[in-house]
Amino acid sequence: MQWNSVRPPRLSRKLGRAAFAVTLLGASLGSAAPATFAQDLPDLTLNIARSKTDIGLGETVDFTFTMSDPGAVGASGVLMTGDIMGADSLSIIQQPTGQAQDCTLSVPLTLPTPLGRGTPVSLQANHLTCSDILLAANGAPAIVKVRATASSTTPGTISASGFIDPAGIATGKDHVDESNENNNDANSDVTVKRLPDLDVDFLDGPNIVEGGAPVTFKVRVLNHGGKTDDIDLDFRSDRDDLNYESVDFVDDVRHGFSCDIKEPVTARNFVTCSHGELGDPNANPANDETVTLLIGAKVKTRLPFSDKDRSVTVTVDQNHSIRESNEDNNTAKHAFHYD
Ligand SMILES: [Ca+2]
Ligand SMILES: [Ca+2]
Ligand SMILES: [Ca+2]
Ligand SMILES: [Ca+2]
Repeated sequence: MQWNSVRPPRLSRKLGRAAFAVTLLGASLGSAAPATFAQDLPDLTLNIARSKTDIGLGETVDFTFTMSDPGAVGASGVLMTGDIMGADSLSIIQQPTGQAQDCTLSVPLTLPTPLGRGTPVSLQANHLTCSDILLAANGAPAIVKVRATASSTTPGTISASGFIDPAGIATGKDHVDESNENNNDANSDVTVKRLPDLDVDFLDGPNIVEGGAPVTFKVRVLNHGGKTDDIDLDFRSDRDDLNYESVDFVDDVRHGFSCDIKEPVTARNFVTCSHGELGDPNANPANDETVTLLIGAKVKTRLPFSDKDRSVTVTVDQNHSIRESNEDNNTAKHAFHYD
């Protein structure tokens, strides 16, 4: 705790705005020592940090309200008020330590004006109040954390705002005179979006194969969630039984996918696709949320005594570069059997 060195340690509240401490560093009148002027006021500040910049429907984000005093002296009896709008539910997950009172969430007292017929009135406890906060000059901040849960159905924005030592409703004036009255408010927004959910399945493929025969696998990629791009796809044999030769798209509708047949020197070949784009079936009536690939291959001759039961696996977003509401439906397997 660092107090102003020219005055005895004390807390400042309702100090006169022109309160300056003047100290002569010399020992006696008439000495040539220079005078030091110290502005003997606190400086309350508020910062709001968010744990994420955007979240999916139904997910949570934490807002950290940090109250500090980087001023010359400490302050007591400080009020901080905040509002968190647009969340489905809120809870305080961390209270400031060493304070006389906990912060609270309450239903705001002010109602929308004019309050006419059909005016929606939220009774959600989205108003944050921290009363009687004690802050030492350049000391530990007072920190309160609020967890907000997004709507599970509606994309939008969750907005947090706050004011430390706000202007009083009755007086129209703040309570603590500060060296800087212009750094007392803060706000932070988080976007709530519908996350994509890529899914993949086999629409068709051979059940029985024989060496030398051509085969085609029909694979559909779907998006159940929000629009997304840069979709990757990987298609490969689980054993050494197919030589991939072609990749086509049903109705030549590619949705940005571009595919390659990779021919590694030391491993069997496989198909890889990238740059796919799929829309949101909930939002876009253009039905751009699916793409169907036709993957052609030639069956290799089965080695004597090797297993007759084989399979191929397709995986979408195999590099996990797209955050989805469901990451467990991105792979499908198709089994086939040598005659
Ligand atoms: Ca301030
Ligand atoms: Ca003030
Ligand atoms: Ca998925
Ligand atoms: Ca993913």
